[in-house]
Amino acid sequence: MSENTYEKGRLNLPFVGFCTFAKSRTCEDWDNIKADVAFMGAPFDCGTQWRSGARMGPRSVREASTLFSFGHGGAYSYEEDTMYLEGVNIVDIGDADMVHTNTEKSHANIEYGVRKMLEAGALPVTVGGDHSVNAPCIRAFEQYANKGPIHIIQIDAHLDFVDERHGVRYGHGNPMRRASEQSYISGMTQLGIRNVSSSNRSDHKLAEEAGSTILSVRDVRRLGVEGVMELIPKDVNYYITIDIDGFDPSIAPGTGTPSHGGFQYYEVMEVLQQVAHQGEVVGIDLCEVAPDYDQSNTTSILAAQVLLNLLGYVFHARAEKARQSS
Ligand SMILES: [Mn+2]
Repeated sequence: MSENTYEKGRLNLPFVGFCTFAKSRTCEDWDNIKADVAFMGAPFDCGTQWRSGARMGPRSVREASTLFSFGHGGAYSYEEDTMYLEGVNIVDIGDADMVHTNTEKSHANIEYGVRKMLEAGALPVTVGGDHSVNAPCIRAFEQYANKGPIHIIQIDAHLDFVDERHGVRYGHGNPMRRASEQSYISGMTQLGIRNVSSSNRSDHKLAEEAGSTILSVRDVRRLGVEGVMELIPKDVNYYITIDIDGFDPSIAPGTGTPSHGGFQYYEVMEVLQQVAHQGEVVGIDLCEVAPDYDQSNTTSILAAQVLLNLLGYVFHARAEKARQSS
């Protein structure tokens, strides 16, 4: 008889069963979220200025994430001889309710969901949707402004720092500008910014004046991980916002506004791993996965892989810090 306890019960392969984020349990009662990590979809894409379709992102990322659910109580990295996500309790709370044609209401519903995740003490992970959903995510942190300022780490091809055009203040080109207006946002590191973009010269200047460090993909390559980390403030709270178009279209074609010359996988992950260790990650969003343009699902798989590895880094770093301080 096998001694492997994992061979008892169901095999439960990734394509079997309920399709939640990483096949985690669901929680429909948002007043009773008991978890280390809460995952919420924000399927809003009315903020796009070109191709829509990111409203289907949360479903697609959930499905892709099942591929990484076939673990053995965690994820072992041979390269680092580290067991990630062991004992980390993840819950999928479903999606914020969307009201078609109504940005204000849809965003308010996203903000409500993030507030509920924060009230429960869970790390909120919100998957868009277009990048406009970052604005209500950041607003939800207002209640925690007394816990110290938050530094935003943005992975994106675009600066997203437009103030207002034709009265639009909450499209997917505005979120970093809106974040910069919050008193509890102390600054940003904006990584991957390149090419013909949504923001003009004056937006870049205003971002720098608001405390941003803006680095292109080639800047990041020139500096290397250590050089980039020297430009990011230490021992602060971080909110990580990932626009999937920060990655190169060759590995992330499934997005509304792909931009060539983007990041490869480890260029981003090595920075995020260091970020997790040099401060406290208090929230995450990942946006702009549009599965209709994603013929092999590789973009959704990338998104799921980025999120699960990032969560592994965050909770491993928290455990290390707890061990060192005890
Ligand atoms: Mn963006």
